[in-house]
Amino acid sequence: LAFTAALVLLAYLIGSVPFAVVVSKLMGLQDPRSYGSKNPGATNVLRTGNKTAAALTLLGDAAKGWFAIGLAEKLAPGIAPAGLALVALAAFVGHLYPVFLGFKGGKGVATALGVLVAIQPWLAVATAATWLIVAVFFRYSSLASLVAAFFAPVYYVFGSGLAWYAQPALGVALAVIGVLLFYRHRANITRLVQGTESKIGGSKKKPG
Ligand code: NKO
Repeated sequence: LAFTAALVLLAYLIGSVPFAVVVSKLMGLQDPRSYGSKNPGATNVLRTGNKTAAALTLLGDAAKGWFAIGLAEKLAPGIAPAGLALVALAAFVGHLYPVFLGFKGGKGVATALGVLVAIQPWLAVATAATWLIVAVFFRYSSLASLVAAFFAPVYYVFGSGLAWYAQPALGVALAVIGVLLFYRHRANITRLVQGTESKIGGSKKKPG
């Protein structure tokens, strides 16, 4: 149990690494907390116009969820699914409330994607495809994230007919992640309702 607690703490620390801020600093861009939505995330980094920086942010933040779970499985072979669910939640919460940024972090979309990749790659593919379809049609990153967050747990439950659905604890973790994702997007939801949300590729003023 103490070992599982240590793995959960480790996952939280991994999740706390803010790739939007790190990548921006390394590439000489403005701190993403100073422009656009002020969110340290791939979408906001893209508002600089630097697609490479945005892609690296997405990759890094997703890798955190994937790596935290993979590391737990490696260090504790046969770890209980409930333990793995806690590790997944810890990495996600680390991104939202990072110890390295005074607990003011991102919205968790990319990190949740990394968690999905580790849990079941096809679940990640289906959820990412959902995100992409909404993003292509509506051009709102936040709306795409909200729809994807809603469908990820649904897909997981639907997959119960398939061999890979084994663990209710992981399903609960995905639902909790989905709820937290909505909570972190509440300002975006307000803007979507008011029609003031910024569209992907829609900004004319690009911060550098
Ligand atoms: O700046 O507030 P903003 O407009 O930036 O940003 C809103 C946005 C914040 O998220 C990001 C990360 C963008 C990642 C894009 C690819 C994600 C594809 C898969 C989505 C997976 C959702 C997982 C749900 C698990 C329950 O929203």
